[in-house]
Amino acid sequence: MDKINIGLIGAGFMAKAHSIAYAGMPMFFWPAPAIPVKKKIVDVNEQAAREGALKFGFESYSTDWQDIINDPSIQVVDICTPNNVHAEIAIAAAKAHKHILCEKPLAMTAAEAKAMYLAAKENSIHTMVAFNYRRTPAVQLAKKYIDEGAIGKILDFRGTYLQDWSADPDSPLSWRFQKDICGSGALGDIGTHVVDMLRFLVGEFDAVHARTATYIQNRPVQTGLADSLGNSRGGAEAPRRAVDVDDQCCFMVECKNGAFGTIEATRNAWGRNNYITFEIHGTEGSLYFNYERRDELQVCFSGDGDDRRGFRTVYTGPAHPYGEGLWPIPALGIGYTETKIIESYDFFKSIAENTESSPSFRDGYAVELISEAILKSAKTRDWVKVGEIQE
Ligand code: SOE
Repeated sequence: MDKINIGLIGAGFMAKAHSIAYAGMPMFFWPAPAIPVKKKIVDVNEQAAREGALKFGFESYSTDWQDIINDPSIQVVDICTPNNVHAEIAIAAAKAHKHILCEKPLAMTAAEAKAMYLAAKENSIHTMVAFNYRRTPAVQLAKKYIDEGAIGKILDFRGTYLQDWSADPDSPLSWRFQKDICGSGALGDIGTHVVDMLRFLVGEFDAVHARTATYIQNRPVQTGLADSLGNSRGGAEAPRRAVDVDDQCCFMVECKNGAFGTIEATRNAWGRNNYITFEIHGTEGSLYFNYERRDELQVCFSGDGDDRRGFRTVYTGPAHPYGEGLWPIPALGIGYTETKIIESYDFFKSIAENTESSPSFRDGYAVELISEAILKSAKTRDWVKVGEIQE
């Protein structure tokens, strides 16, 4: 079993999730495809880098991401930075022939995503975009049922990603509200997760009709580097700056296979926390998922007797996708960490076995083309066709 050395860039919330995943992956999935070794962590803030090495268990740290690119012992680059530096780091890593795991959204624009995809392709590396929610066992079970034809031909669907951490006008202006750092707001940050999930389950998006809005026009500037995700308040006296991205986006989707659906995303929906849901209706049944009850998949099949018709709950466990590695009894509890552990397992497996990773940079690029069409449609108030991947 090979050891694979990792260099991780960005020492915040995502670095924590990915580091736990590297440690936990062989504990769940044994024999592991490879043993991840936490070699070096980088953050522009020296204290964050130093403390990150200690608490996340990296052998060394640096404040310069080039130290990871230039280190020949590092085989995997893990990008957990704000979105504006994903492309520069990923293209340098690809040219250095390192495999890449990159946080979502892949890029600021479709053009950037295309450059990242092509750099990865030219250098024959494995890539993965961290759309971790599709790895929830209940979502994988939905995919299995769809592929088996259990709900027949998909007719329509609806998806949501609703949170409330930025609903308070005094929650701080972090990089997630500044276009030059994040590219887009709720759309890129959370909408792309549900786009990835529904593209995975239903099929390729063909055209979109969207509406976006920015309800809170300015926010108190965040103090300190770490993104507090609304957990601190700037206070009335803190200087305020304009928000130049969407707070909310809502769009209709036409898929290439004829399925039709709606998706909405906002971080301002009081009372909603990580409310990622989908409901999919087919000619032979329906599926419903809510991440806040992520052990469960609700199913209704047309073959159920008339006197039994209705949604029933399947609790995921050993009989379901990834069940052989996870917990031995259904409903012991799948968490955010487990989705990241499965992500790490699939990524290292694709490297070890030299197979296609998914979702790869190609998928991340496809999602950016969808985001581009959504933002265009929100301006023109018309249907916009999603651009084609350029190989
Ligand atoms: C903030 O909305 C956020 O941290 C997202 O950036 C993550 O992708 C999501 O999984 C949790 O919420």
